[in-house]
Amino acid sequence: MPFPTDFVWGAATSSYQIEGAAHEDGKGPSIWDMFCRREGAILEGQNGDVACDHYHRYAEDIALMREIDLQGYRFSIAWPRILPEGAGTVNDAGLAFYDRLVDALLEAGITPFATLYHWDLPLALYQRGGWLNREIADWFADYAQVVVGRLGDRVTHWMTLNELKVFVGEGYMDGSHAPGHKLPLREVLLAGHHALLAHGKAVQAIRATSPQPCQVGWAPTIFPLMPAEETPETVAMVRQITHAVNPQYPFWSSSWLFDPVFLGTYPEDGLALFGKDAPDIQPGDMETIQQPLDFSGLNIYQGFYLKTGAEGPAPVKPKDGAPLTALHWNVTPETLYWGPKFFYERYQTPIYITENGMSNVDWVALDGKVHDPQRIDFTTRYLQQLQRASEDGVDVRGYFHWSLMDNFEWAHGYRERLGLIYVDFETQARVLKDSAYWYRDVIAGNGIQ
Ligand code: IFM
Repeated sequence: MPFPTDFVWGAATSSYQIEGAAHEDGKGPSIWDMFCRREGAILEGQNGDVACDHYHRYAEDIALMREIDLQGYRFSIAWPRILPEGAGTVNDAGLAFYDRLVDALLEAGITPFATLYHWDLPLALYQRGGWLNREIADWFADYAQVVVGRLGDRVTHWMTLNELKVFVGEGYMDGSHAPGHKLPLREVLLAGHHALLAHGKAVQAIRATSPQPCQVGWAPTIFPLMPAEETPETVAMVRQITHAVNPQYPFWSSSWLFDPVFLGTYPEDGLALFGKDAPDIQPGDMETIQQPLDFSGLNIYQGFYLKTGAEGPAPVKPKDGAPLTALHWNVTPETLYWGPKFFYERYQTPIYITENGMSNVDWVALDGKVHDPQRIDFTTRYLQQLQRASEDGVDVRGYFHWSLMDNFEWAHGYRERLGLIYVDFETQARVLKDSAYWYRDVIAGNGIQ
């Protein structure tokens, strides 16, 4: 049996990327509402004002989920819909939307997996310093308490932050995501530390507020390194580099963020490397950050091979013409083997693959269907590797395809299609792609047969 019988087959989305209704029912503005107005920030000046209009069409979307027998649905909650100013006054209409969504999911027999933060920070909090202000840890915990207080009688699977590395790295270091800053390393690391504190305090708030036993995790992304040849020496070398802080890409090194969460310390090599740029750690910080988690999400799309060269480890350059997605990301199925495996070896925490998928050049064919054989082939290859990890003893509990539906792909706007469901952004018509029907068979067979 490649996967356990209670393995969860799902798909994922996020609030800003699909909901639309950006200024409705009392929702406050987020940093993405602001960033999308910045000239040149987003392809063709697009934005998420309407997106997939899921806020109004969630029932239709859940009917489509049901058609492909989805078992779990990972969505995020828009913080500024709940607290328009980020803190203080609660917007009941915002909570009521998620009430309706959760009720409809449960009615359809689909387990909700809720993420509290998928990048749409309330603008008002950004104006108070955002992730650079240490107070954000308390703002986030208070928000978590409000959400769990309302939905915790029905939602039992919670994630705090989606892809800390990306929203801090791209938002505060390279400026390609909201809020669009290019700050020195010291401030980037500080924002990261505050995000880790926010995660820890939110975990405490979720557990303290939930009226029933619940499962709590987070959803980081990793770019796994893989051995070009599976010799013990190369595997050991790749393992060692995977868990080291890389001086070339310091903030992107997983151990810098994972060690605090799972082991309660920043890694020594990172502290030595960063020196005076390392964040000020106040007494109790590391205990707050290291909250026991029931699972870790892992968002995995692509990775890189390393070989043992004459002068030490060497990256393997992909061959010209090697498979690429429409976003020109490498197709590297073995990331779903080595990523979970190396993670599990070090942190011994159950895993859900909370995102995996590809952008593809999809359109509605003359027969009215959307034929996306590349996505089927891509996902087959990746799932075969995840099965291998599971068979090797890695505790993998679920897989969420990114994405349920085509949506607003951040700075790339609507050009990149990553969904199982095709969305016509002019008419808002939806079409289940071939891959969606194929996924239904995968779900029925609990894996690739
Ligand atoms: O669309 C994003 C998602 O919001 C976060 N993870 C990667 C996806 C594809 O780029």
